[in-house]
Amino acid sequence: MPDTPSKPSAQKLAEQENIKTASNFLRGTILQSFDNRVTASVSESDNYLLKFHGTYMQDNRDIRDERSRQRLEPAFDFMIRIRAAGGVVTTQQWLQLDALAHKYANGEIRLTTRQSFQFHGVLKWNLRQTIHDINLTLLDTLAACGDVNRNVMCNPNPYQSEVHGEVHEWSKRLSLHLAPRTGAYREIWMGEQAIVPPLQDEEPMYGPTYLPRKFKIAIAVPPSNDVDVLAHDMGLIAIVEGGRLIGFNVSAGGGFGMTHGDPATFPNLGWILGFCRPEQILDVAEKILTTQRDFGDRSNRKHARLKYTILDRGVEWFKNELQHRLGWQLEPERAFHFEHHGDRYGWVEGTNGKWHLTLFIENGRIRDWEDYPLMTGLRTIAQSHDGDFRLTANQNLILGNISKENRPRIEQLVQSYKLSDGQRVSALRRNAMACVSLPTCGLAMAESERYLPSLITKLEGMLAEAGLADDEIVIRMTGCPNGCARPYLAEIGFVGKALGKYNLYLGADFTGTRMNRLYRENIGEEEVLATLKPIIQHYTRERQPGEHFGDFTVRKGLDHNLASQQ
Ligand code: SRM
Ligand code: SF4
Repeated sequence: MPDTPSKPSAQKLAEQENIKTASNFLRGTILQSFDNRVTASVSESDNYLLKFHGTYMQDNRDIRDERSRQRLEPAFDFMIRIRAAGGVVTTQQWLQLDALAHKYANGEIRLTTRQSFQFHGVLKWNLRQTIHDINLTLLDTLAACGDVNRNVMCNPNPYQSEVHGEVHEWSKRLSLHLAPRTGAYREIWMGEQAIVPPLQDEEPMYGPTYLPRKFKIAIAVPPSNDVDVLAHDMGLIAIVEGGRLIGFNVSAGGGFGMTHGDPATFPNLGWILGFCRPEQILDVAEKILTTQRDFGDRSNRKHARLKYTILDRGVEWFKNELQHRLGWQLEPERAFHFEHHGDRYGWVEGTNGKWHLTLFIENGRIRDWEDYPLMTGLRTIAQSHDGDFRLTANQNLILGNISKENRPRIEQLVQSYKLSDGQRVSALRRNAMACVSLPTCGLAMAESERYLPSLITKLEGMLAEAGLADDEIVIRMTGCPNGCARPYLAEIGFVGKALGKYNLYLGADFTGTRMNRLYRENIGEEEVLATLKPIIQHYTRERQPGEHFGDFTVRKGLDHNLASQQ
């Protein structure tokens, strides 16, 4: 974080603001764009509006040059993101999503770092039908992207205790409370026309121009910080006393997007503002969101997240503004303690006597691999599973609420499809995350999801040689600095700079409460391995009992290394 906060830029509104204003509550000319059969694309402004409806236009970057050589337009298609607060779906919904992925998308499902599902490769001609059918499953895509509150994340193991169940209910209520109200969504995707033509809609919380930028909320239940709660615009940390949820510490101003070479942009962890009772959180969330609506920078999208709004004016200003809007004051923050931020794998019995199994899904990609029919395995499980499916915030999957009677059957299916409960893979791999990146992400500068597994294989060898094969080290990679796999909270973080080149970050802690720092810039695989090898060996020799890798690199001053070389 820079010492002096960056100043808002010129006051001319960003183009996106004009698009929102003219859109008639997110309608724009989306329907006309769909009717245009000459191109598989939509106009730029409609593409921007479509984000609020949970879909983005992309093109397959692997074949972009070839298409251009052939003088063809890029291979346009759409990514669809499905919103499910806290990431919980029924077995029926799982089966329906699986069927839709095969019918309209590329036959794969991608679990995201925010407990959502993504489809890739949906053609414009099929987009309406796909989102329509998603709605028929009683899930939706509204506000999965766009300048609104996104999917509300929540510790995904609600039945581990009564508290988790309660917290999950709050995530659903928050999600509903902060959802956009526009009728455009049902008109476009469900073909529903209002009785009177909708010249104006009610958008009581957002107003016609919504927020200056995306807004994200996550709820953590200590000792697990699996949602990386401080990385979000608003974070809620459950405070439990005597087994009862008594309230939440509230944080604000987390966010990770930055641009290489632009020091006015940076990742930031939220500030803890105080404590509130459970029944107060809808009010608190609404007032934080509307403060950002009114004060966020609408002229510069690189400076528009809540973190900059707060930094420009100060945390005290923000607290006062919030208090003024609430008409009451948050109580002082309560003590809490996080122990880890990755997922805990394997079987766990819930307080309701049901069983939960957390499975390792490498980078959240669900498909049938040549020697690993993961998607078929999960489909078969869904057909005989009497519980639910829950997505974790680390791209993994929980088979939740399995009855005692059904557990042997599920266990047998897990075995026969060789699904991993995290034990078949190294400790490094089960603590890894990579963002989607190439070939679908239009912002990618380097490979991520397709590359990290092979880099991990090389690092596994190195760790085994050093006697660290079972050490839990959090490693994350993104294909650009936007931070979609939250790399700034990894003990070893890679951020793409160019094809084959990464910035290497070291020094985050194991609980997701301290960010790492830049250690080496713009290095390729050879240099990555050559850089990490001596550090890993050093760690084996000089670590203190129980000391995590990230803490070790900080104790040895390695997180300052790049700065001291310059
Ligand atoms: Fe992200 C944009 C994928 C979580 C920060 N993110 C994108 C887009 C939509 C690219 C685009 O704008 O054209 C990516 C689509 C890739 C594709 O082909 O599917 C994309 N983001 C993802 C997912 C799928 C990564 C994953 O591997 O799972 C995650 C979907 C989450 C969800 O279900 O809602 C995802 N993105 C995140 C996170 C992590 C989080 O929220 O916990 C972050 C960092 C936290 C934050 O928001 O600050 C994140 N994504 C961004 C940003 C930077 C925002 C900023 O403030 O600068 C962008 C770019 C933008 O918004 O302009 C972005
Ligand atoms: Fe794309 Fe960058 Fe996000 Fe990766 S971090 S999915 S490359 S925007």
